[in-house]
Amino acid sequence: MKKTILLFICAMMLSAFTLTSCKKDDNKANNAADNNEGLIVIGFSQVGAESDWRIANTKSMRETFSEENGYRLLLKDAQQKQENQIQAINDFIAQKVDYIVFAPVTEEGWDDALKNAKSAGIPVIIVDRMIKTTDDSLYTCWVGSDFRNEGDVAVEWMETTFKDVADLKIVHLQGSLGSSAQIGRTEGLAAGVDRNSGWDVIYRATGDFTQVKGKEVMEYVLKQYSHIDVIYCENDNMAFGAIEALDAANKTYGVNGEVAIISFDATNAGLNETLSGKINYNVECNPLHGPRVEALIKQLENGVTPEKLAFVEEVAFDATTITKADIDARSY
Ligand code: GYE
Repeated sequence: MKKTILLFICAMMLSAFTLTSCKKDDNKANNAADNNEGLIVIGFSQVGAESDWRIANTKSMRETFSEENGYRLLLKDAQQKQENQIQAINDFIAQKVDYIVFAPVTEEGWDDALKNAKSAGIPVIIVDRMIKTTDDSLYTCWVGSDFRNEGDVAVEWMETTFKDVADLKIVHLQGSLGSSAQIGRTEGLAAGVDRNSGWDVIYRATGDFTQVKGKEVMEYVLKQYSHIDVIYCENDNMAFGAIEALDAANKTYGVNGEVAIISFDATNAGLNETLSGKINYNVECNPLHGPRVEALIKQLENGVTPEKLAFVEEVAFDATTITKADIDARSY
């Protein structure tokens, strides 16, 4: 008899515990949906804060998806780690956000997380870099840059500028390996090397799109090689790091120097270095994706199917022709 009562009490306690814990989970899951006060809830998984470009991009997203504009933005910084992004996507699904927006750190490995979003019926908008998948139905649409074209534009400048140089020694500072920005810009250079028999990539390494690593790689390179014609830096921050290393080694660079510097992004700081002649050529990569993503969301809200892929128009800046007005006309 005593045993039965004890068992009964245990069963009651267990069910009470299960009920409260379920309730908690439900509350958590419904959080984003419940407290939105009519706002559209966006879960945005950002790559990190590795560069000036990224910071301008985050600012654009925050400014666009503000409460005044009718949104609640849940922003998660993945610190350049894919596992953090996968976790963020799954968390957004559990929170029942209205849209998932994400800037993929690498191209491969997203299918499982995106399948979860698809089963939950949450549209996924990819921004900036792209993914590789065999199932295009796993995302609604993408907006970003044509990174291969950016590489081609830089290479065309090299072909014109160095047409009389028989043996061109190139140092190649790559972005985060496996990211679309790295892949496209690297492919552009690789095609240039194939076309120009005198071009020689004497050293190639990743600087992970950061100033610190760009500097580290360049310090090493300058100890190993005395003759360098061009440094092909896949973003501005790595170029800033390379410049620090060149300064420390008393090596001249830029328009009037021994080593030419090519960079990508054309951020405010990058263009100032271009105007001052330190960076010879800077290919734009536009980070102002907030309004572009919002336009896609507005289409979806109105039942319109957006274009699957949207490429941003971009230009490039030559140190010999850029003006202060070019820089002032831009907000990043
Ligand atoms: O060029 C770099 C950033 O994906 C376009 O990522 C982006 C790149 C950008 O860290 O600075």
